[in-house]
Amino acid sequence: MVNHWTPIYLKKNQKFEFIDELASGSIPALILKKAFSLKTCKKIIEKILDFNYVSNGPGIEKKIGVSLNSFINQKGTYFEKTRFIEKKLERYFPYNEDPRTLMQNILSTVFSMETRIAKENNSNYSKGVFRFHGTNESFKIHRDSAHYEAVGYQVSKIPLQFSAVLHLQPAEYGGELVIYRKIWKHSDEKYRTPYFGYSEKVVHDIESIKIKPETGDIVIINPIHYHAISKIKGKHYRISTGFFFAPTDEQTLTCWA
Ligand SMILES: O=C(O)CCC(=O)C(=O)O
Repeated sequence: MVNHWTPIYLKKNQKFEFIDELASGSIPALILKKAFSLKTCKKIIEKILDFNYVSNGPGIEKKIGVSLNSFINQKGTYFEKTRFIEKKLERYFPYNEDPRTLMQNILSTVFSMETRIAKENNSNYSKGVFRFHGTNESFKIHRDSAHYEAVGYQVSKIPLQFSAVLHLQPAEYGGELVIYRKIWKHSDEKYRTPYFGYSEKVVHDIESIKIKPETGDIVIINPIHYHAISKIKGKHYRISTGFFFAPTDEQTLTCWA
């Protein structure tokens, strides 16, 4: 029998028994369809495009918000920059308008668990990153694992991690999320490329699926699977926001970026 590897689609208020299928890789993704309305996404984009504190990071030319990946060996700087940016973002998005907070609330409902931001020595981790992928950009094959990469941070003690991405504006063409049916293993490090990501060889002959994001969808994956974003084409940015999360006890999902 062919074992089809396809996402599970849910409505945003639908409950989902936590996440064995994603953890084991028996499904590639969980997609919460239309979790945000078109109108809300448009409002968020207008605000975030007006935000002055833009940076770049591994594999991406334009982003807002702090991600651990950029500060693997600079823990003090990571928390300092997070404090600075999150304060600015709070002014833009009063508490119940920050899409990252709203996403946390949705995850809380779907998985019937509390969500909270990871903390270390009284400092909050980053709540999430807004990403802008411009035309002709792609996002190389990579995998995310704080457990392996972020040694020295408390979140590296969590063995499992999921990624939640809200699609605020899809690319006009392209910009699909490609997920490979392969989990990173240590011996793959020989395929690692300088600065960011892995050579195509790491997924040679590996089954994959493509997810074409639609505005308002939240796509949840287990990012230890290799994944990439195909080339963005057309007039506007592909804009998304997201963070990582993981169960840290029976009732709690801890979030960070
Ligand atoms: O924006 C997406 O579809 C996925 C982003 C991604 O590659 C990641 O979060 O690691």
